[in-house]
Amino acid sequence: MTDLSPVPAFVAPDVIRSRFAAAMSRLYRAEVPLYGRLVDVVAEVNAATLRADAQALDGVPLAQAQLDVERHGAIRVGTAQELATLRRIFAVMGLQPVGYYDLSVAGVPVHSTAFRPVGAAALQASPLRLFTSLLRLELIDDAQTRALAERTLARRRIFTPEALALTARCEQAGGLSESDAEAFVQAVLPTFAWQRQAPVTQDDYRRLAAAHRLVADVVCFAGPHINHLTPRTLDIDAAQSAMQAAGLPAKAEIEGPPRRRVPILLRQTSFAAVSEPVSFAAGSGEGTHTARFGEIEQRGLALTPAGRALYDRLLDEARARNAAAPGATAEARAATLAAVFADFPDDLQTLRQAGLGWFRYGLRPGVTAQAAAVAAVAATVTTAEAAAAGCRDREDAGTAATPVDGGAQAGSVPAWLQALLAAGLAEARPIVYEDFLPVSAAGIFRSNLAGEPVLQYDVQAAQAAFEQALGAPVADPMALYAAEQQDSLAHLHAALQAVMPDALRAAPRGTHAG
Ligand code: OOG
Ligand code: NI
Repeated sequence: MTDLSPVPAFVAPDVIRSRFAAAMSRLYRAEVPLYGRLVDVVAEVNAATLRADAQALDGVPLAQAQLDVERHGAIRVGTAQELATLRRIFAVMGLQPVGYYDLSVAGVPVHSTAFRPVGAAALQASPLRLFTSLLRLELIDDAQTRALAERTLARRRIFTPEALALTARCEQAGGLSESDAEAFVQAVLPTFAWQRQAPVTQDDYRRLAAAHRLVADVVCFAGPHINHLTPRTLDIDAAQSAMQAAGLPAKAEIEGPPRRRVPILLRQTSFAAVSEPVSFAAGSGEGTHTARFGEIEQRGLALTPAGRALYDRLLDEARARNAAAPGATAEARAATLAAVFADFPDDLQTLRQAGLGWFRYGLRPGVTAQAAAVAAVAATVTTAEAAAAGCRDREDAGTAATPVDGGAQAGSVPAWLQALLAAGLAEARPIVYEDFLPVSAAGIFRSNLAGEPVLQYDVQAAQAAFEQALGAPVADPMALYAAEQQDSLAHLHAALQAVMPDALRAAPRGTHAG
């Protein structure tokens, strides 16, 4: 009104995201009641796990454990324009594209990124991320079917005018006011809702589904309905049994690594997609479409490139062994997986020293920077001889297990930190994997594509084309984990230097890869 009116306060993107996540959760429970039952089953298992094991949260307070909010969901879009607009909309709620996933290697004609919060604070504020796939029309062989898909996609508008207007306002002003943020969440939600009225005839649906069920799922609807949401479970094996006991159509096997003392990466399971009614265009009939499911996940240590290479190799080996025994029960297959993974170290110290996982370093609670600095200085002096022998930056130099080349690098820490860890003054806490394993967990895709042939695409990963469609590069997940570990080291070093500026002048060493 007057030019003295205060600048409106903006709502933090993390807050907008947490409201969006809550709205999305309500929407999906209403649309897929079986998902609501899954959420209830998981909540019971989580409560029972916590009753039986007070350490199940690794010391994280329950209020911060995010057991009652979803960690991810997934959507699929059809055009570059849709993907690029999603990027802008998701940016309003603090989601950034991280990682490139080429799913054509799993026989699925899409490639993807994960829009996710970056950084511990943002993940803590609201962990929801959206795995987002773009259909690769060029992988549809038949020219007429491809043209049908293109025409159909070109006609649709998946965003509400209000969502577009509020996104543009946020970009211009640098944020959204309270009332705009509220309106934004309401305006964005319909894009992800199920829309029974299909814009295509039943014949066209059949033609597109014949190219690939996923093609029909993307092309034949008025919008990119959310296809699953995924809460966190503290014990995925117990949750899987509870799903089966509750009569949910759970998958037979948990995807990802086997059960271990130290969880790594991501384990997931889901229930089979439900059939939902569809009304086809021009009175061409009623039908059903089966795409939407419920999933649960348990996350563990983020692996370095060396750790991931070992993981991929062992998973391949377990798959090959299981493929050679086609009649094996789910239990037998799980036992094979566990046996093969015996080669993957399963204690934190070995994982760290062998450079297989990423860690955040800090002082143990109660340890002062002063006490740590004194110990660090003493250690730096006493390791001078070792340094002269050329192994100053290596923990357990010469003896550390290095199952995969390059492993030792990510696990190497400077001598002063090595001494603090050995003395119990500093600690290394595992960094949790915050990304996805859709290709190594292709079973989730497959379980919802029963009867679909596994297509062999003769294509290269097309990250550059994906980023062009997105209108931005995707962040490299490994670089994010490496930076988090590196930042923790730099922070710790700075804290020690602040209390003993003369003794610890040098920059932290041995931190190139970790
Ligand atoms: C996405 C599948 C990827 C996961 O958990 O790996 C995913 C999709 O089915 O569209 O959500
Ligand atoms: Ni998922």
